[in-house]
Amino acid sequence: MKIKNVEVFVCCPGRNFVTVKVVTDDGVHGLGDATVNGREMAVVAYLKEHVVPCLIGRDAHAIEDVWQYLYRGTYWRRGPITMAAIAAIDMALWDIKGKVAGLPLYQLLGGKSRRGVTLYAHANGENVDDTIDKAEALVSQGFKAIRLQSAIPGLPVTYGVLGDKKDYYDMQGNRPLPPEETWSTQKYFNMIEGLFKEARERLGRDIHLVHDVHSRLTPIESARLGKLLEKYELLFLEDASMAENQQSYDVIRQHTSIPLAIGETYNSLWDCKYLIENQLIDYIRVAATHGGGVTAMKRIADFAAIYNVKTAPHGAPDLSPICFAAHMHLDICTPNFGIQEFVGFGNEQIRRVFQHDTRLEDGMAYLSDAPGLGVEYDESAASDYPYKRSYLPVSRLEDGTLWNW
Ligand code: GCO
Ligand code: MG
Repeated sequence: MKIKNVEVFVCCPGRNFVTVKVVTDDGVHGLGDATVNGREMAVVAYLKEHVVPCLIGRDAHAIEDVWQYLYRGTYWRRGPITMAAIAAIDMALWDIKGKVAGLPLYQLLGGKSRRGVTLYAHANGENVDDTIDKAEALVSQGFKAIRLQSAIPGLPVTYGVLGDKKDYYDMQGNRPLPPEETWSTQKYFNMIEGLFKEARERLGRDIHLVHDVHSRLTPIESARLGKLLEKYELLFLEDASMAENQQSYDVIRQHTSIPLAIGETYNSLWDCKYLIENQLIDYIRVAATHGGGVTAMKRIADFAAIYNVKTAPHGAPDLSPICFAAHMHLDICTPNFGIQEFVGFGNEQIRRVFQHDTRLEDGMAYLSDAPGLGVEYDESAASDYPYKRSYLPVSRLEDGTLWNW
C-alpha cells in the first residue's frame, strides 16, 4: 500500500487549523493535525515544499521508517515547524493503519488501560467569585478536575480571561498584529492565594484543581508560589517558569512539594529529558501535534513512566479535533496517563468541519470504536472558512519591558 497523494488544508472555523490528508493507492486516507498557532503557514510551506515530494510512492504501513526518514534523515532536526509537519504525517499514517485493520487506533497501541479518559475543564473568571461560580457550574456538569484562572485586579487583560473579547481574533480587530498585554508579578501574587482559598471553601477537597502560570514567573518566584499554594493541594501547577534552562526547575523543586507540569511547547523527548530523568516534574504535557505525533508520544510516555511522571497532554483550542482524537487514543492506553486538558468540542463551525463521535459523561470522554482516529474532515465545509492571519498576544511589564506571554 503506497502513499499516492498528500494534501495540506488550512481553514479558519473560528481559528486556524492546518490539516494533512494522506491518500494511498488503495484509496484509504488518513488525517493529521499540523497547527502551530500564529505560525500556520510556515508548516504549510515546510510540508508542501519539503516533505510531500519525499513521501509519494513510500510504503504507507512503514510508519516508523517514515518518521525516522523525516527526523533523522533531515540534517535540521527538531523545532516546532519540523515536528508539527512530522506529527501530522505520523498521525495520518496511524489513521490509515487503523482503517486498514478495521480497528480504532487504541487497539493498535495495546488496547485500553482504563474505562474512559478523565478530563480537566477550564474556569476562567472576571474575578475570584466569578471563577468559582464557573467552576461550580462545571462540577454540576460532572467534571472532577478544573483549571482555575482569574483576571488580575489592576491589569487590563489576563491570560485566559479576555473580558468583553470573544477570542484572540476579536482582540486583534481588522489589523492582525500581536495584541499587547501587561503583566505584574506583584499584582498576580496579590490575587492568587485568595482564588485557591475560596476554591477550597466553596468546592471542597474532592475536586482536583489545576492552575496555569503560563511561564510568567522566575524560578524563585515559582518556588514562592508553590509554597503559598501547597495547602490547597493542587493536582498540578502548570508552566510555573520557562524551562529553556531546565536546571531552573531544580530551584523550584528544592523549595516546594507542589506537583509541577510542563511541556506544551516541547517538540521532542530531548526537550523534556532532563526534567523527567531528574524527577523535577510530575506531569509531562507535550501535544501530539507539536511533539512529533503518536509515535513520538509513545516514546515520551514510556520514558516518563520510568520516573513516575504522568502524561497530561495539552488540550488547548488551537489543537484541532484530530490532535485531540490522537490524545484520546494514547490516553486510554498509556499506563502512566494522568489527565487530559479539555476545552469543549469547539463552536458550530468547528464541529461542521471536524466530525467525530466522542462522548462526554461525568467529566470523562469516551471514544467511539470507529477505525483509525475516528475523525472525518469535511473539505467542502472547511472551504467556507478561509485562513485568516492571526497572532497570539505579547506580554510587557508595566514599564514596557517585554516579558513571557
Ligand atoms: C493551555 C495553553 C494554551 C496556550 C495556547 C497557545 O494550557 O491550554 O497554555 O492556552 O496559551 O495553546 O497557542
Ligand atoms: Mg498552558
